[in-house]
Amino acid sequence: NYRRIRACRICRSDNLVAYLDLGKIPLVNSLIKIEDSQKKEDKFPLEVLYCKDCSLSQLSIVVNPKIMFLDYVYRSSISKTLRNHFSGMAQKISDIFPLDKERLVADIASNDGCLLQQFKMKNFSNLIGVEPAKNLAAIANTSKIRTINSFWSANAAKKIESKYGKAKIITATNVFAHVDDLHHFLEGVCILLDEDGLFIVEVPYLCDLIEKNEFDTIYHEHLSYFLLKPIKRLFESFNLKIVGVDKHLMHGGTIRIYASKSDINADAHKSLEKFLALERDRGLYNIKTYEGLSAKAKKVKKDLLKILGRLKKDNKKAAAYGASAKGNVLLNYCGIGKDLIEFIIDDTPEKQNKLAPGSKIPIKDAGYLEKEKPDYLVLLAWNFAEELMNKTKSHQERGGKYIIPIPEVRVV
Ligand code: JHZ
Repeated sequence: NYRRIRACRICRSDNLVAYLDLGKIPLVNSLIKIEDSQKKEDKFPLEVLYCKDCSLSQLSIVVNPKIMFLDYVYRSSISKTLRNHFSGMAQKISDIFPLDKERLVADIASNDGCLLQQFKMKNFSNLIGVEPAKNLAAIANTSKIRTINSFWSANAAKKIESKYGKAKIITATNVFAHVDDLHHFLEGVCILLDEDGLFIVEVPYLCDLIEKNEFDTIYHEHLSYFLLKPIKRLFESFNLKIVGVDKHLMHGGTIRIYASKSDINADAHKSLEKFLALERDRGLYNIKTYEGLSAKAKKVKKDLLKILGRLKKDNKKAAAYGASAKGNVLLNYCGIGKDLIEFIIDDTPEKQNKLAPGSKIPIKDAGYLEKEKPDYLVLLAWNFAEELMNKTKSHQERGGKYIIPIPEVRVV
């Protein structure tokens, strides 16, 4: 079900060195049905390599994507913060292209149609999503967001082009890191993208991962951890010009890259140069910079186990909010089970009444929180700490506290 990589997926170099080993863990979105709780789970090595030639960080293995993405429990629409972020993105594109609202907008890995809904609300009328998960494509189609159920590929791009014509806008948010063959992915983008079109990619930024100790965002779905330097190199090999880059707080730090077949904005080089200079200054083109991550991860593990152990001794009840992918990395890496965290609340219907992979902690809806009234809530989706705290006011009113595990364990 998986293969080891032999060469960098961007520059093809074999000059790869390992800098982090998080052990063997199960697939973080493979939630367990209650009736399968005794079944043995597959676990896969989780190790990160650094390419000494182009600076791309990448996992040492690639798990078969069909196992991970044909049926998917993550729903983009669940978080208000993410919906607002996508609304801002659609607004920005609307400001750039106010007169092109009838031209095709294609969203790659469109999930439940969350981003395209925002384009629709800004009066873009010609939308198409491409989504490999059958369950999510069905949800999007039901809510009238036209969605093809397929992985993105050159073939998918050709089919869309022949039926609907070239795209003015192609978006790919939180999917680029999930793709093994990025060259093939971009081949498809170049087939569908019009000469005056814009290709917009959002990826979690490795600079933030390193600086804010976001090691729990490393898991088998995320094959690559991006800096702009390797992305620039990749895009250039397809004659895609980076015409803008901006930074967002989403998912612990995200960069949005705007690329085009034509050089439409001379000023844009400034934003690219600024990011490249920052990467250089922070030492991100040097393997030494990455070597401290392992010790920081171990410290989180030690501190979290200490706090949870103490709470248990004191007969305090600890639960968690957000059965996120990253939360499941953290629980598995720390070896936390339901003896330390009794349950996890998540608002995603697809996740509720299942068990978290590895830890086998039960996942419940928000009503359960009111019933069980835990003393502490570990925010496993720390990236949405504010939103989660806002919706758990009754927990605060009861004197309940929060544990935020990243970048370092804090009780608030
Ligand atoms: P969240 C996902 O990772 C998956 P995850 C994916 N692989 C990816 O690339 C990254 O995002 C970037 C729940 N929640 O978004 C929903 C509530 O229940 O941090 C989610 O299960 N109520 C595509 O899974 C989880 O928390 C709420 O009000 O680590 C958040 O997961 C909110 C705000 C969240 O990403």
